[in-house]
Amino acid sequence: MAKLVLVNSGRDYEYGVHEPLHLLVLAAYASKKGHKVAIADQIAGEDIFKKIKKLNPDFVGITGTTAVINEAYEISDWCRKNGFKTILGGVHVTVMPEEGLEHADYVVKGEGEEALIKIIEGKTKERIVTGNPITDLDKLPKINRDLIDTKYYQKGKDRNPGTHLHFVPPNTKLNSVLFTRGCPFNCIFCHNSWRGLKVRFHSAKRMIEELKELETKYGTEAVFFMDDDLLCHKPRIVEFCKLFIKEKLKIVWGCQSRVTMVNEDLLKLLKKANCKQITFGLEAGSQRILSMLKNDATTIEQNKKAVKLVKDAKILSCGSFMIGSPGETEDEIMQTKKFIIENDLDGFGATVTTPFPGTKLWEMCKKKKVIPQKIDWKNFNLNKLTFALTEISQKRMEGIKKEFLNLALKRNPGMSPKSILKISIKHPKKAIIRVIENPKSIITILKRLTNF
Ligand code: B12
Repeated sequence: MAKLVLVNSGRDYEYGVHEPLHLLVLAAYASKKGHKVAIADQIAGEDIFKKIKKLNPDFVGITGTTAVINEAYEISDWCRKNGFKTILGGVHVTVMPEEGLEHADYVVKGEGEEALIKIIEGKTKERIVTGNPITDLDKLPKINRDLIDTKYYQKGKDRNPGTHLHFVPPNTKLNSVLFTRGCPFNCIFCHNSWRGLKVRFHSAKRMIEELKELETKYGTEAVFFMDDDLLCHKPRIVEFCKLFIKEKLKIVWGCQSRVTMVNEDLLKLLKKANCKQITFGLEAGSQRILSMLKNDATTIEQNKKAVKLVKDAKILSCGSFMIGSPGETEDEIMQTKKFIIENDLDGFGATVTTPFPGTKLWEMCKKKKVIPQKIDWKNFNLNKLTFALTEISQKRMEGIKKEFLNLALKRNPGMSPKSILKISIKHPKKAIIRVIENPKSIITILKRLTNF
């Protein structure tokens, strides 16, 4: 039996809106194989160094997306200096294993369950271990949320009233869930464009079991499905909704999907099963840019139709957009703004187009020779231009980003200072507790007020 600590790396508290589900899955898998596993959560504010020293594990497994990989490397370097063996895993090192190996004893590429066990049980001599994709997700053991501070994550919306979770007010106990691996589509900016993995799902029955446990054991009032496209397999989602209604679950929920997946009948059923928000990857208001980003798969007309269908079903109709895509002009970016206003979106987010390593977009940039020699991964946070993809200057881009933020403040329910104030007046005790527990939420609100 090995002792293992899994680390969620990153110091940006704004990332703390959703729990590290990938580490919970890995922890459940390793525990079932007889290993002793703990999670140290830097994003939730834990002193991970103290925890690692105290638990004195045989291995420290560290996760990181590109945006937080510097922190992951720092942790791994520290561990090795202090005599702990480290394993790095996650999307970033899957694409950049050699870079990861400069900081760790082992690197896991791809899905980590089996590879992790091979390493901690000493069954491999390789330092870069490629994981096999799990074929039957229901065979994975159930996750144990007691390994993390579930209450901290339930307050994610309180700390960040401006998240994409528009369907609930602050003060709602909100958790996240994920029941799909992969996505049938091939958007050029997404990790699915290089993973090339078959889409796999947990069964509707398993989904209901997890939601029931959240409701009864953790008092969860709302969940967001982190699945890339929850609605992409119609029979499963129909079965899920029917079971949800039969079991009389109370949780309200939101999800992400693709515009071609919804129709009136399905939306009626989703509404009955407490669906309150659907967010589509709408990406752009210009057909030229949309076609480039989504490989010609969707049209502006389809986007408009889906947004309206969801609104008509009395479900919040939201969208995520990308600005500053390769060759995009300011005029094209303004078409995105126009789309948001004309179609009266109930909430939206607009991030700066970021070419993550490995994606088709990254390859495009490589061909165009726009990737600089020296890259700082921390800039890959979707907030700023990582390197010039358009003729628009960094300074102008910041101005445009601000314009979109102001628009979001006006449109996103629950995000405007007015609605935060309204909720605080309605629940004064809760508001005071929230500020005492999360003084940083005041900064977020003040930032919003001054931006108006
Ligand atoms: C949930 C989620 C979030 C949550 C929580 C993220 C977290 N790290 O805990 C929130 C909303 C906070 C978030 C934020 C961000 N996210 Co996010 N997110 C996701 C999402 C939808 C699901 C992640 C997940 O649980 N997947 C399921 C698990 C099973 O897969 P997995 O994460 O790949 O983990 C497996 C392997 O990678 C490996 N593994 C992972 N870690 C480790 C560690 C060890 C030791 C081992 C052995 C193996 C291993 O084993 C796991 C099990 O098989 C993915 C898309 C997706 N569907 O995967 C994007 C995704 C991970 N996010 C992405 C991005 C860009 C971000 C942000 C930068 C965006 C932003 N500015 O807000 C931030 C970064 C925050 C952070 N902490 O890193 C990108 C990452 C691209 C990249 N190259 O890094 C993804 C891939 C989506 C995309 N656009 O392609 N995200």
